[in-house]
Amino acid sequence: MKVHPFLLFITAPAVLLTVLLTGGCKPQNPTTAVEGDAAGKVYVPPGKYDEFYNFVSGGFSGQVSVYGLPSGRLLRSIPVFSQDPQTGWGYSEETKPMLNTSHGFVSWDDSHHTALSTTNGEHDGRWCFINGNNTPRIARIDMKTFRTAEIIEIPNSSGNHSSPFITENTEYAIAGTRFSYPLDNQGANADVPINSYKQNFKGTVSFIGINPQSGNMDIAFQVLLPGVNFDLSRCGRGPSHDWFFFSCYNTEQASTLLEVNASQKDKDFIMAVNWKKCEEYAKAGKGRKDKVRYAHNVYDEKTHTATSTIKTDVVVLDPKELKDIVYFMPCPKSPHGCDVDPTGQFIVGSGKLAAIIPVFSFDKIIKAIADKNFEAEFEGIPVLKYDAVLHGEVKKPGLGPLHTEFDGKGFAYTSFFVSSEIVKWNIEKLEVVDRVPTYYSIGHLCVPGGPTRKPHGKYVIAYNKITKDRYLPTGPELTQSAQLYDISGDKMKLLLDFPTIGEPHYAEAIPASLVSPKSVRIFKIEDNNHPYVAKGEKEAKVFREGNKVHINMTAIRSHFTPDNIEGVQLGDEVYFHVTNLEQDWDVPHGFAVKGASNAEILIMPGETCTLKWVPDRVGVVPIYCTDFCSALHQEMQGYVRVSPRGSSVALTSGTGKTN
Ligand code: K7E
Ligand code: CUA
Repeated sequence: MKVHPFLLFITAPAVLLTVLLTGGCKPQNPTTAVEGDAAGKVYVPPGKYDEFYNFVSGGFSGQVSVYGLPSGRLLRSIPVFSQDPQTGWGYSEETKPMLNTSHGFVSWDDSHHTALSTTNGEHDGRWCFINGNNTPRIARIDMKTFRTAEIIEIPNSSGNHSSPFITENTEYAIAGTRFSYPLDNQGANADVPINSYKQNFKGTVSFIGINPQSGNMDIAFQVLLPGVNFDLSRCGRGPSHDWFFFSCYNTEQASTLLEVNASQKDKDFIMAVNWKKCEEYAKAGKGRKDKVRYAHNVYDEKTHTATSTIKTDVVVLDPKELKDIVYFMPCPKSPHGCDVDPTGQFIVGSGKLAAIIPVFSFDKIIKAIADKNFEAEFEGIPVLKYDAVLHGEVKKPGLGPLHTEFDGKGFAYTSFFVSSEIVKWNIEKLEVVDRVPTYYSIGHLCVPGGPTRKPHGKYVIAYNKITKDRYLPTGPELTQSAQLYDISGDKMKLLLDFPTIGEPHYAEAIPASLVSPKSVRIFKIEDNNHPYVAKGEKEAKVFREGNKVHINMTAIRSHFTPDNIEGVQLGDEVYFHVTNLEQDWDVPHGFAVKGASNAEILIMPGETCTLKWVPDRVGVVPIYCTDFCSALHQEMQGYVRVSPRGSSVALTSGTGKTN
């Protein structure tokens, strides 16, 4: 008998384990799970395009990868929080500031959730937001360039997990702290015993305002909350537009052995926050200003250069004083996903240790608030009565529910980690109508447009935690994996497995037609305002400022100008500012220097990028283009002469000159 993979990975409380060991939740034989016409449904012939882009979070890889659907072909990996030597992201002088934080340069993060911008609750194809979990940050990717355009750090936060979900018109992206802790404004008073969690640890959720034209982010306000763990969130839709919903666990307020100590209570909470009211209070000056430090990093397309600004205050709203902004609803048990259906009427809480899925009714929530139908207060915040806000429970859905997506036809699709399956159920009737195994142990899932008012439907994609026996072995780590299912009929049908980069958590899929027509093809050289641009070979030059040597250089098929540089001395810092003069689409040039300790740079048409190089020895050092750009690409090279400090060799440069 095969051991089910979850047994190797989960250490659940004993009660649950007993259920698991006796319950029969074995996936069917994988080889029988695919039907004969599956290949045709995912086959995208050579030269044809996929119907959807799938923006998949990279987990511990800190990037976002983009796949075509239904083919599962990898189209692009976008560096966000992680340095990328292939493109120079985080290594070039222009992009280093993007990874600045209040802790200094942080070149990695753990990214779990993508959020695509919406207008009126529908995809608009403008931006993709992604959270950094570890050093709390939110990044915005510009879908015109598939590049990270902005990163903002979140103060008063530790573990930015319930993030960066957005409101219907992309008014706000959300950032809820996973770990409560003594907040930043505590300063030296934060030196407290860990077991004083209940007294000293607090949480916050932050609302990051988004400029409707530029997309630029700014922290509008934070809501101060009791010390618990905030896990996931979703904005309301339609009737619930003004609200945001969050799952909370560890309402036991444990600081050690959470697998046991945070699994004590039968119910934790879903938290409802009225962000419209918060916005009013913030505007009316009802918040306090906290002294904090956080970095705000913006990449400017005109100069192809990022700047990092450290900001020092944030507005904090206290729901103990502002009584009508936050409510708790009891939710069984240690909820993870907290998902809102396309009508905005139903809120699904996925209790990891619960035997049912509770579905809350927005109308009932509003009524219970109006009637003050509270069962208690939790640290000054009203707790609504469970029965008063419940639409109903899905009975015996599966084991270990995590996340739910929607098809817009009245059905929900919930992922079950422990029983390793996707379960389709009817939202109104709360009846399970179909289930399919996943291989194995699904985390998030995605229906294209699933978190919008108008899901695009067609597929559900499973992002699995364990692949076990699905792929050729590649050493001790097997590839992470996604699976594509057809949901166009009554029954879900497995079509395809495809490997992913990093560990996929949440992902969104969007019709290519909303994105590809806007894709930037070149950067116009006239519009290039980089301070060291050379807009033609005549503008190329080399000059010295103290021990800094600047080389304003051009690249065009198939030479650099200048390509012979003399007069660099040991102890100099050399800045190669390379402008790619090409104005054809998809003709990048690369640039690399022997012995450079950072990376190469890859310069897009019309763009300027800077590689800093500190020579470590005297000699003549080759430079070359790394991107096979023409038949004479191998000729695209040059030399830099490095002389001893104090040498009399003059600073000169040229291309095609024989000395
Ligand atoms: Cu369920 Cu970090 Cu959204 Cu992963 S989280 S699975
Ligand atoms: Cu330019 Cu190869």
